[in-house]
Amino acid sequence: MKMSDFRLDGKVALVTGASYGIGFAIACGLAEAGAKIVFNDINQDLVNKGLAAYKEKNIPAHGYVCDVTDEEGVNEMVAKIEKEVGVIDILVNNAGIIKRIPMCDMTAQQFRQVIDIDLNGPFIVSKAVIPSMIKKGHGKIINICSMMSELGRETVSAYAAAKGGLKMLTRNICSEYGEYNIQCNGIGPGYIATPQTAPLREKQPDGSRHPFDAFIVAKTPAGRWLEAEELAAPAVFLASDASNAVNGHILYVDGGILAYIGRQPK
Ligand code: NAP
Ligand code: GCO
Repeated sequence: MKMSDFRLDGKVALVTGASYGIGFAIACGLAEAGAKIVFNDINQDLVNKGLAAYKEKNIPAHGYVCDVTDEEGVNEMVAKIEKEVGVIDILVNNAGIIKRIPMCDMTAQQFRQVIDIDLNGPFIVSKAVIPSMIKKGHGKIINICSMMSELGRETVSAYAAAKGGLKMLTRNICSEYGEYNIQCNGIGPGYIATPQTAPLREKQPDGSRHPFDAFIVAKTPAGRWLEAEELAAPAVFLASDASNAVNGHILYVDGGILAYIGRQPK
C-alpha cells in the first residue's frame, strides 16, 4: 500500500448540487486530495454562492447551471466540462431533494418529482459520463444514498423509495461497468446538520429541543448529529485508487445508527 493511492492529483471531479451542504464539503475534500473541482446547481444564484464559497477556500472550482433531470442539459454540460476542464474521472451524484409529507396526503406528482431528482438524476448524469470513463480506462462514481436506503419512517415514502433505488442503481452500475475499471459505490450519510435537515432541528417555542432532534441524538450511538465535513474523507477513499477493489458497496457514515437497536427504556 502507498499513501499516494489516496491522492487525486490531476483528476477531474464533478459533484452535483454542490454549492453548499454535503456536496460542497465532499468537493472541498476531493480538492484537498488534489482533484480539480467542477460542480453544478439548479440556478445561477446558487452557482454564484458556490463559486464564492470555493474561492474563499482557495479552491479554483468551475460551476455550471444544470438541472440533473434534464437529459439534454446534462449531456451539454458534460460535453462542456470535457472541453473546458477535461474528461470526468470522478462523479459524485449528490443533488437531491426531500419532501416530508404523509404518503396518503402526497400527490403522485410530488412523489414523481422526488424520484425524478433523487433517482433519475443520478441515472442521467452517470450515463452521460460513463462512455468517456470507458474510453479513458477508469472511472469512479459515488452515489449519495441515505439511512432511507435501508430504513423507512413516517412522511418520507418518495425519498426512501428513491434512495433505496439509488442503492440498487449503484450495484447495477458496478455489475454492468465493473469490467471497464469503473467503480460505483455509495455513501449513506446518517443525520447530517445541513439546511435540508434544519426543520428537524428547529428549537421549540419554549427553547427546548425539537423532538426529532432529541430522537436522532438518542438513536445515534455517537450521540450527536454529524457534520457534512465528516463525509469528505470517506468520499476521498471511494474516489481514489485506494478503493479500486471496492465496487457496488454502500459505505454508511452514520455514527452507528444502522448498528443500533435504540436506547432501552429506563
Ligand atoms: P440539499 O439541500 O439536499 O443539497 C442538495 C443540492 O442539490 C442543493 O444545492 C439543491 O438546490 C441541489 N438540487 C436540487 N435539485 C436539483 C436538480 N434538479 N439539479 C441540480 N441540483 C439540484 O442538502 P444536503 O443535506 O447537503 O444533501 C445533499 C445530498 O445528501 C442529497 O442527495 C440528500 O438527499 C443526501 N443526504 C442528506 C442527509 C442529511 O442529513 N442532510 C443525509 C443523507 C443523505 P436547492 O437548494 O435549490 O434545493
Ligand atoms: C428525514 C431526513 C433524512 C436525512 C437523511 C438520512 O426527514 O428523515 O431528512 O431522510 O436527510 O437522508 O440519511
